[in-house]
Amino acid sequence: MSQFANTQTAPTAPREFGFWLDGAYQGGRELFERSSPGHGVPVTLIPKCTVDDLNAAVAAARRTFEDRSWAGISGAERAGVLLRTAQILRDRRDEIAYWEVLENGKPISQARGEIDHCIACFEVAAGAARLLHGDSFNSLGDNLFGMVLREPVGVVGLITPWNFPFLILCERVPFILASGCTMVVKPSEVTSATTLILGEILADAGLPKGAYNVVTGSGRTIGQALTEHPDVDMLSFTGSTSVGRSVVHAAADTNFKKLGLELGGKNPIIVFADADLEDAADGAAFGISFNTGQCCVSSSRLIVDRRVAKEFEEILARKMKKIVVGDPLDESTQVGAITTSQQNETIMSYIAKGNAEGARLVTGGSQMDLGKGTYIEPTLFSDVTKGMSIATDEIFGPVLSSFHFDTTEEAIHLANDTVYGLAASVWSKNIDTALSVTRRVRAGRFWVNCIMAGGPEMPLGGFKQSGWGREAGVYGVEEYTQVKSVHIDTGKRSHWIK
Ligand code: TXE
Repeated sequence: MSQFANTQTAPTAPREFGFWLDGAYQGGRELFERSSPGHGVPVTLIPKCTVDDLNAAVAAARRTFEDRSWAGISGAERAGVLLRTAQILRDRRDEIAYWEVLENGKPISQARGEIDHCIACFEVAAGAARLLHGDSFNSLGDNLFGMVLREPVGVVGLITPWNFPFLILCERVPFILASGCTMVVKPSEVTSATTLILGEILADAGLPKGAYNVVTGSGRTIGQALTEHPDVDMLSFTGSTSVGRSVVHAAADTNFKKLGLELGGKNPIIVFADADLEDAADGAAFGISFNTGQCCVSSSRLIVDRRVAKEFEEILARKMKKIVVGDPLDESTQVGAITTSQQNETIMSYIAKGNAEGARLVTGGSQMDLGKGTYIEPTLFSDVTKGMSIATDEIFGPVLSSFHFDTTEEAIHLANDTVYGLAASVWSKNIDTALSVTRRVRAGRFWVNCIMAGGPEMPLGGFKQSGWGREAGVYGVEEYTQVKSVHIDTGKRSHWIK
């Protein structure tokens, strides 16, 4: 059993990391300290990389891409590396979960579950690496044969956020590698540890040096420089809509790099009167409280049939009060700490706005004092109306806003009344209702009588201002390729010059 399996306390001294360049840790940089949001003690020391470090990482990724040691090997060989990575992740699961909890504040049981999902990502990507293929056209006449090749885009920049540091990383890295690309990753400054540890694991699994590099530091300097880098062919960004917009500008102002963007959400959960209300309430409580609501697919807008609204909100409030919020290293904890003090302030300011703008607080609404760390009660507001801040803005916390509807048309209209389109959930026992709502609500991920279900076979991504492109599954591998049309003349040329 791993030494981390039964660890129940934060470390007595922070662990120092280097950044990951060309297959090894590099030290010697100024360090910044990260404290555990659940315990308030320093847990990691992370390098402040410079733009020169970033340039070295891009150069390493470029060299490895061009020398064909990764792009030029067979899909089967790439799959071998991805499957060995999955095995090492299995062996180091408890250790990775431990560092994830310390930097992010999520519950240990949830973190372990996420690592299991990450293992599955590597396994699915291994299969996709072997099956990736192009197309052919036998319809161009006897003298012309057409082939469509899929080629890796090249060097990918990957910028990730702090809410699911390892999960979001693993929903991208194996699929990027499966396509034959190499990469430079810039994790969030507050949650860099597990992204660095993945470097060790990939190296042990046999990934060529330079295929995976990690530069750590601030988004405004290193992140911005990565988005502007002229030798990066594609950039995958997951984070706020405002930084997403600056990423688009940076790409336009430099080399028109291809972009993948996963941005914010204000996701509806629509509950009809004929739903199993106990199931739907459990789903709604989970959908807003999972990962303390710091989740791009959190179901943050409850849209409930007026005929059952009062009853449903009562069931939901009862369930929300029973959620176990506490020390993320405690096995029984269901909801942990808010990841940063800045995010804590943002959430509390939205709760204050909800009260001030006239919404009715049904449950929660307070900061919790557990003696250490930053915790907020799962919160439900009812009587929320269009125009209130809690109706429109992504709060990124455990704050659910409830709206009531009278007709299916109104439910669909409310669900679509947002600039976002990341995810949605509908609860009804009537197949006609569930399917017609699913087809008309504009969102990249949909759950019918369930919430946040799925596996890495399924594509992820958003409609509208929630982003561009898709990650994971075969779709995720294809995203990191570009197609080349090849035309082959199989006969005698019909001459132009007579
Ligand atoms: O995100 P940022 P923040 C939303 C959520 C949250 C808000 C702010 O609403 O409250 O964003 O979170 C890097 N060029 N989401 O401030 O700043 C940064 O270092 C390039 C939703 O943490 O967007 C980090 O690695 N990169 C989201 C990453 O971008 C830059 C998840 C995300 O940070 C940069 C997280 C720049 N100029 C927040 N500035 C989701 N969709 O899940 C920062 N970064």
